[in-house]
Amino acid sequence: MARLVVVSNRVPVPKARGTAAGGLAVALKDLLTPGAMWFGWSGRLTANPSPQPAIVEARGVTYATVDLTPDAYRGFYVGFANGALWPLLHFRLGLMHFRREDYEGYLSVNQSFAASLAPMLQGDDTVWAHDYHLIPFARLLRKQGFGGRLGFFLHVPFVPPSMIEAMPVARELVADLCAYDLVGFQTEEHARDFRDCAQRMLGATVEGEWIRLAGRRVRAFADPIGIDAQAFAQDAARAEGDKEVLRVAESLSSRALAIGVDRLDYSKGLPHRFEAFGRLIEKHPEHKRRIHFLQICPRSREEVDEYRKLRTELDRLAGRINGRFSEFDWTPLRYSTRGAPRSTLAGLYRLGRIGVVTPLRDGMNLVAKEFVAAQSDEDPGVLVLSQFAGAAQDLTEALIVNPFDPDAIADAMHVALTMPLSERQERHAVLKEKVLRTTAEAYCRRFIDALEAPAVARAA
Ligand code: GDG
Repeated sequence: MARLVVVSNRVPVPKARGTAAGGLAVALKDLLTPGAMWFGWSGRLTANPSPQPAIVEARGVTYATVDLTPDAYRGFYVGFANGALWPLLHFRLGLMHFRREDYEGYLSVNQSFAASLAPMLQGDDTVWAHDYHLIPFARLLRKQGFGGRLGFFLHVPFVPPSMIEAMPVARELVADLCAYDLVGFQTEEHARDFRDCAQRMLGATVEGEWIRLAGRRVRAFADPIGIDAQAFAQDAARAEGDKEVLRVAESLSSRALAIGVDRLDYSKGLPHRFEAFGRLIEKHPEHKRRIHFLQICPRSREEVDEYRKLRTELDRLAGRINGRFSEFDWTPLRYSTRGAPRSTLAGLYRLGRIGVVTPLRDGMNLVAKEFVAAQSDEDPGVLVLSQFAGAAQDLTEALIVNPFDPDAIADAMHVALTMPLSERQERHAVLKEKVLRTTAEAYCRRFIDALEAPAVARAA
């Protein structure tokens, strides 16, 4: 079997003790067997970074990382990846700030990644690149002479041709994605949108999942990501004894807990959600004093203006809701921009009577799956889920809502709070079976099998 080389913007290098944490590390853990390599940015900014990667070996896996200059970081990461691509791919053209020099910075970081990685590669390695930071990476690595298989997975949504055309370098981006041998998406809709873009913008021919362009074939397919639901369910059950979880349980004084967990990001629909919680109390006053909403949203990407603005807006909205609805001994909304340890999070989900997952647009949304996995089978909570999260394609037994409609979210929360136990159990049993089946391991296996399939031979 070929050696696997994973490439991603950030590399979660394991600390001296323990294993790597973080979303992608958890998802890829079964693939990273001895001999594998993970390459990318160290997370460090230095004035004169060495092109030679720093190497850490842990459990037989090689972690190879390079530093970035502050300028490269600003153009590549803050400017183009998160200031232009992220909003575009989340259907927020109004928030897309395109600057040609940022795009140049994006290309040049991809170029230096390719130049640093190439000398470490063997001809028959299989390279799997992750996410929107690395769209041009395959083309640039090919230029360095790499001849092995190259796959790419996009964790965020893709957009239809009519929308991507607003991006001044859209053609280049679509063509660069076609330089991979296999491109994976979270849903069939995203894969289809990409194939449509290749057809309309590049004149490619599409046959089923295959794109034919300039004498080669690229497969664009859906490979929905999952979680290790079994392990997460066990963590959640164990976390019932966690000190912080116990303190939260006690502080509820038998009130219901509604919980939201999201990076502080404008794609997650947080202002609409806060608004919805206010509407719930207003429209259904019987829930007054009977519910607490806990929103955990660790701060992220604070170098990008839009994220700072969102934080200010949420501070204001949270203050307004609590100012308006609080009683002297009841504060309806608890809002924290601090993260929680993963095990505490699992325990808090388990306490939740409602999981509120209402992104305006999301590739998949793992919180939805984690919430389901964490529930007890005897007395499960109810998932309220946005129709625009990739997860809604499969988790159809959740209460599916339009996240742009605070009244609809409020009504779904009311339905969740008044749902008979038998219905909660029925919905939960199906959802749990689904998250147990669509695991992270199955996602990885599907991708690697597809990448190593004979049909994906280069330049076919
Ligand atoms: C991208 C795509 C896609 C959150 N707060 C804390 C914490 N988290 C963890 C959650 C979950 C992860 O972070 C977030 O994953 P999501 O899928 O919800 O969202 P993104 O970060 O936007 O991820 C998304 C995903 O990639 C995977 O392909 O599903 O659509 O946007 O695991 O639990 N973890 C800890 N403390 C926190 O406070 N420990």
